[in-house]
Amino acid sequence: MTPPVRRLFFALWPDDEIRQELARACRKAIKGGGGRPVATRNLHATVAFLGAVAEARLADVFSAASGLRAGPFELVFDQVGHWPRPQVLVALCSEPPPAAVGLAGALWQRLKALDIPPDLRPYEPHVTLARKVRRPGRDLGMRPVRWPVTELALVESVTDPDGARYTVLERWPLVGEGAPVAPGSPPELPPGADSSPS
Ligand code: 2AM
Repeated sequence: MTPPVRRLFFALWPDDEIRQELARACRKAIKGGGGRPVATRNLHATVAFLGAVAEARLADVFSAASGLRAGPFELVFDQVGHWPRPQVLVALCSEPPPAAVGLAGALWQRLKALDIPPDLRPYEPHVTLARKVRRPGRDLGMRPVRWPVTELALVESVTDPDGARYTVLERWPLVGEGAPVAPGSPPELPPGADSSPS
C-alpha cells in the first residue's frame, strides 16, 4: 500500500489586513491580466515548496523549521510582475531584504539534509496574484504594501473541486537574536539548468 503523503510548503502567511491590502493595491493589474485571480484568503508568499511528503516525515520537517534561527524583516511589495513560463502575475519587492533570501537559504539547507529536493531557482519573495495569465495588462502599477514578517508557517495544500485549500499546520516566530540569518549559498545548478522563474 502507498504510504500517506501530504502536500506541503513553507510560506509567509499574512494576516487578513495585509491580504486585503495586497488585493486592493493590485486590483487593476489583476483585472487587466485576465487569468484566474488567487482568492484573497489564499494570498501568501511561498518560501519553500516541498511537494508530497510522507506523513512519517512530518516530524522531521517540523524540526527543520524549529532549528532555524532567523530574525524578523519587512517585505515591501511595490511592483507587479508577469512570469511568462508559469503564466502567473506576481507582486514583487523591488528591494528584497537579504534576511528573506537568507531565511529561504537556511531553510533549504536543513531540508536538503532530509533529502527533500531543493528548488533550483534563486529565491525571490513573491505573492502569486493570478494564474493562467498569458499576457499582462498595461497597468502593472501598485501602491506599495508593507508587510512586517514575524513568523514562518508550514502549510498543507489540498486540492478541492473549487480549487486549492490551504491549512496552516504550524507557525514559528522569527525571533533570532542579533543579525538575521545570512543568505545561504544557492543550491548548485546542474549544467544547463535554467535558474530563472520567467
Ligand atoms: P507560488 O504560487 O507562491 O509561486 C502551494 O501550491 C504553493 O506552492 C503555490 O502557491 C506555489 O507557490 C508553490 N508551488 C506549487 N507547485 C510548485 C512547484 N512545482 N514548484 C515550486 N513551487 C510550487
